Amino acid sequence: MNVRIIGVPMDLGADRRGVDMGPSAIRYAGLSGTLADAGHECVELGDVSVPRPENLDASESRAKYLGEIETVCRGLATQVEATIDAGEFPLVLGGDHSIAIGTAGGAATQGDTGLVWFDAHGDFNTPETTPSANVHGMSVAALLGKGEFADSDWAHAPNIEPSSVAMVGIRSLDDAERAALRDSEVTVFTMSDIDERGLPTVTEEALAVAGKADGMHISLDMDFLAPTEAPGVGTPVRGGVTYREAHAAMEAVADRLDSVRSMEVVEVNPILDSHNKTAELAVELLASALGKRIL
Ligand code: 5AB
Ligand code: MN
Ligand code: MN
Ligand code: MN
Repeated sequence: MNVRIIGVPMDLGADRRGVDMGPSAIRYAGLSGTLADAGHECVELGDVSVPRPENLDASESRAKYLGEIETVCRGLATQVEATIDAGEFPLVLGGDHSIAIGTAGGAATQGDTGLVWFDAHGDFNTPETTPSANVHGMSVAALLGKGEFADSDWAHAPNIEPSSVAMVGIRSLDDAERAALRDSEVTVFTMSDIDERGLPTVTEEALAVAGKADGMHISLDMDFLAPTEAPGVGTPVRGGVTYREAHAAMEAVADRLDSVRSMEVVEVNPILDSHNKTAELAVELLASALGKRIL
């Protein structure tokens, strides 16, 4: 496969500064070499430009830096679209999870699109329900045009139907977010589902949900994993998936790679990490998702 690597050093969607260094940390962890070993041609497109929060004012907002995030996501969506149009595979490195609005939006320019969201969180808040005003907790709601995003011409992706969205690994929801998810057609596989039915079954079902669409986008928030495995994330939640379960989930993605249009890994925060462990794990998981096998 021809893979184009796109970095998005975004931290405007999250409170914990440092996630803007994620793309560098993932590259230093050996991403392009690892993907080359797995048989892929990699082209490094460098980083999308992101404004510095020092120069901005987010006070009083219910969706902090939304205007700046829009600009970045529009640019990112254009690059993702151009990459797919060229017959290549966009691999996007975050940055906080607000960038998914751009990545998935770009993938959805190609038509009916499913979404698999590996995350501890539902990212289903809106400016009306958010407890933090951080846009990284709103990405799925934005893509589905919930609340204030209904009329948005950049965030709402009409080609993504809620019935083609599946979340895996969920264990932290805000009250209004939980109610909105229950009311929606989004399929949510919580950690309890994984405990009861096992990660392979749950991941297969999630991929089947998203696979009903013509193509899918895979979004991997590193807080999907237990913080013991991935300490370098801004909003860790105990009780996530293990190292082996995460690999198994990505290997299941690889089995469906023909229908995967794009992928991203987000929320790696080198300041909170321990010796780049989380970035190295991100590289391993991306390699598994793109088909690397032990034997
Ligand atoms: B992440 C929280 N629900 O909205 C909020 O890491 C956390 O992209 C959001 O999944 C976590 O602020 C966003 C409390
Ligand atoms: Mn997330
Ligand atoms: Mn998360
Ligand atoms: Mn919609």
